[in-house]
Amino acid sequence: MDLKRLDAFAKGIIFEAGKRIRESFTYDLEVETKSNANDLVTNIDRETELFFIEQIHAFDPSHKIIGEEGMGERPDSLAGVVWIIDPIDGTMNFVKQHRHFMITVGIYIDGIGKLGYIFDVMREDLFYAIAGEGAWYNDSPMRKLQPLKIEEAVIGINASWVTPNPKINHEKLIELIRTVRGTRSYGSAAMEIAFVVSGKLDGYISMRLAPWDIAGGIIIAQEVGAIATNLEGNGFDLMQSDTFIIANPSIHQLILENYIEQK
Ligand code: 2AM
Ligand code: CA
Repeated sequence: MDLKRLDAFAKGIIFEAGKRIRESFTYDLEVETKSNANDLVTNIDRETELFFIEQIHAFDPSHKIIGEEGMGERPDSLAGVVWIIDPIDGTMNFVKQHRHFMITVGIYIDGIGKLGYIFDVMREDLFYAIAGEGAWYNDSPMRKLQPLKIEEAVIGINASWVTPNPKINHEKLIELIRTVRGTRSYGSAAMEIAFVVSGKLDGYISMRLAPWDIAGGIIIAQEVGAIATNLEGNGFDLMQSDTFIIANPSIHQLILENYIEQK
C-alpha cells in the first residue's frame, strides 16, 4: 500500500468536503434528532458522508467505510483497508455556532491505524499523522508531548459529569477540577483530541464516544506520545462505543488512578 498516495488522496477529499460544508451555510439546514433530543443530524452530515463514500469507492472499490451516518458498508471487522469517518463531529456546534466542528477520518489497514486526520472546517486547520512518520499541524511537524504536573494541566471535560450522574463518581471529578489549572469544554470530541495531541489541552475525558469520534485522533496520538485508552485503562474497541481518556503521558495514569471511579 502506497501510504503517501493514500494520504494525498485523503487530504484532497477532506479539503473538498470542508469547502462544500462551508458553502452549505448559504442554504437552509434540515436538522433532525437521532438517539435523543440533543443528538442532532443534518442533511449536510449525510451529504458529506455520501461524498466521502463515492470518492473513496471511485479511488479503490475494495476500501470499506464505517461512517457515523451508516451509509458505508459498516464491516464488522477491520480486515483490509477501512476508513472510519465522522463527516461532522460536533454537529450541535455546526448547527448553533457555525464553527468548532471537525471532519475526522482514520484509515486502518488490517486493524492497524495508518493515517489519521482531524480537520477544523471553518478555520481550515488540519491535524494529521502518518503512522511511524510523525504528525503535523498544517505544514508544521508536531512535537512530542512534554511532561507536566497535574497542577499545570488544562483538561477538556463536559460539565454534566461533574453533577450527580449514574455513570461516574462526580465528587472525584470535582477533586480533579480543583487540582488542575483549568478546564474547557468544546463540544467536539475530535477537536478536543486535536488539542491534546498538539499540547493545547493536556487531557480530555468522555463517558461515551463512538469509534468515528476518535479513530483519526488516536493515530495522531501515537505519533506525539499521547496516551488514549478507555476509562479502565484498556485500548478503545473500535467496533463499539466506549468510555475514553486521552492525556499527556505524564498524567494519564495518575488521572485514572486518583480521579476516575466508574459506577
Ligand atoms: P457528534 O457531534 O458527531 O455527534 C459532544 O460532546 C461530542 O460527543 C461530539 O464529538 C459528538 O459527536 C459526540 N457524541 C454525541 N452524542 C454521542 C453518542 N451518543 N455517542 C457517542 N458520541 C457522541
Ligand atoms: Ca457526527
